Amino acid sequence: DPTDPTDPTARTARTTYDVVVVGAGFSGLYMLHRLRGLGLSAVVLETGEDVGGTWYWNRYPGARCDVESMHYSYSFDPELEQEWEWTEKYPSQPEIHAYLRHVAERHDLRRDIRFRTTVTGARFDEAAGRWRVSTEGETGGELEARFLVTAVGCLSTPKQPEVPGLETFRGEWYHTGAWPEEHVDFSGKRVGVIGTGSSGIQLVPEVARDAASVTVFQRTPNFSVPTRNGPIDPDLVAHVRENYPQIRQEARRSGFGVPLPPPERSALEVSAEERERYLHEQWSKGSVTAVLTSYNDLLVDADANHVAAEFVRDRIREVVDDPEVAEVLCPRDFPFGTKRPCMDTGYYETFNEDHVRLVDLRRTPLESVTPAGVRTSDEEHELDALVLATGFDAMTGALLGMDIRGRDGQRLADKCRDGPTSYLGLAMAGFPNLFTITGPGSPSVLSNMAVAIEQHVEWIAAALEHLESTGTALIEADPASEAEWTDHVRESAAGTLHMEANSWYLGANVPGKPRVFMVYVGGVGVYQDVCDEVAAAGYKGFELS
Ligand code: FAD
Ligand code: N01
Repeated sequence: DPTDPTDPTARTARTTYDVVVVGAGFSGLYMLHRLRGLGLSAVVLETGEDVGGTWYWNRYPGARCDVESMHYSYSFDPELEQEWEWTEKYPSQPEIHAYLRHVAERHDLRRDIRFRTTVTGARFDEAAGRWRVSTEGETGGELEARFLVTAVGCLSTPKQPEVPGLETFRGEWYHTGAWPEEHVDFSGKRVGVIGTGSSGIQLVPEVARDAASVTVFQRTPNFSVPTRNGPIDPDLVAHVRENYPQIRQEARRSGFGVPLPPPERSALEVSAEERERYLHEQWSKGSVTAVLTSYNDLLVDADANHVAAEFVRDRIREVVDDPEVAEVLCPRDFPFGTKRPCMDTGYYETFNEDHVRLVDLRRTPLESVTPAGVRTSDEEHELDALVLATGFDAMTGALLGMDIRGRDGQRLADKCRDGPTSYLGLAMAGFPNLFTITGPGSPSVLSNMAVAIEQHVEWIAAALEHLESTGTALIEADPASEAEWTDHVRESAAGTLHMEANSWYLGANVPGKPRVFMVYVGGVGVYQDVCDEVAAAGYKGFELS
């Protein structure tokens, strides 16, 4: 019986649901839980073999969150908040993965998740008012649902470097975003690492521990703040647990989704000595958000930004022994904070070790991967293993990786040809009953994503509840509201220094991708108010029928 949850074959035999959710990471797990609470039938489809999303795929050595564990967690389960024991200030990938697995067990989520199942496309059947979802994998075939919710992640489609010859390499190669489950042993090996974003910067010191040599191929140096990570402070745990509701509320009202007071002063209104003193104080907290929120104009005023950028460069120069290497590691071609700043444990220190070498690809460009290693314009670097820390087709990679078709067979990929358009980052005109968790046009990656995700899931759940209670079959963003929001998202970014960096926020890391700022910079608190007002006004800007 396909509707009997106790029947073991039912899970895979059933094809009709109220809601199909794509993705079993932080977003998909909570969405499923809320849908059950509404009494809706739901299934989650997931390519991977386990829950966790980001924290399932990114198992590279050193993978870690840069939001403190007590804040990078669900708030919907107050008992879990009290019970779960985080061991470190910043949690490692295995710990977050264990946490998400625990949530799945605790709320009995697995029985409605189909793993090893990839959604290849979805078509809105206008006559039936239903989504027809095509899948590949273990439980392949077509499913149908009234609603489709994408929980596919902003950083879930790994990007390969645009370098020929990878297939000829005789050694082993790995992408940080699709790291093998089994332990990768680098001991005694000559390892190359391409990419110096957050992933590369976390991985390099770990690999350098075991490898015979590490060659870091750097195209663009990045700003990185030391985490000062360590065992979690028991007093902090006690304090946060006692005050969780209030602390969560502060995070939700904030700009970046962490409970830090908003900065009130400009970097330019204080003396140079005072600035230096205060930046040191913020730096010593081991938090990139603390540094970014030292002053209120770091992301909008080039002079203010320059002060902070120079401060970070001085820290790099302080750590790295060889002044030439230090200068190559100093970022100069984009303002501080306009590419996501990194957080590291011993990254710059690693370059003081004899077996670690920095190759400046700006001076000697990467030409190809060869059977023996990596060829740059002046040398062939012989390697036994190669790590690609080359990032992701962010924000739209996974969404447009599915062939989604709305009214009149319109392809989502065509609609987004000049950059994604969306109403609130939640819905798209012409695509009824489709919701996108942390979709383009929402604050998502510019915040603690645990906060961004919970807010989206709760908003979607409330919308579905409204539709159910009013007997409404369809909800669809109207084109004018979508256009207005999309303009607002782009105009908000245009007033910031973000436009000056070739960042993945702008799609600049993927050749041919339209250069459009895809994230809402207004902050999670402001954004939540907008979403709440829309709902309170009877889903203003949506057509309900
Ligand atoms: P994901 O965790 O990306 O999960 C999406 C899931 O959807 C994946 O499992 C994927 O397999 C599945 N999927 C995608 N397409 C399909 C399809 N077509 N069919 C079936 N399944 C599909 N955020 C922070 O706030 N702080 C941090 O410190 C932080 N660190 C990060 C570190 C790394 C290495 C990375 C990559 C991201 C980090 N992020 C961080 C962002 C992180 O992605 C989010 O915090 C969060 O985990 C996203 O959860 P999600 O469920 O929305 O998406
Ligand atoms: O990816 P990235 P990432 N030749 O895109 C280089 C989150 N995250 O996986 O800048 C040579 O930042 C590329 O060079 P350039 C976080 O949101 C968080 O590191 O294009 N180099 C760059 O150096 C983060 O921002 C955490 O010139 C090539 C690197 O590869 C996001 O995920 C940890 C190249 C890619 O950097 C993505 O981070 C990890 C080529 N052809 C990830 N192609 C934490 O919170 C690319 N590069 C701690």
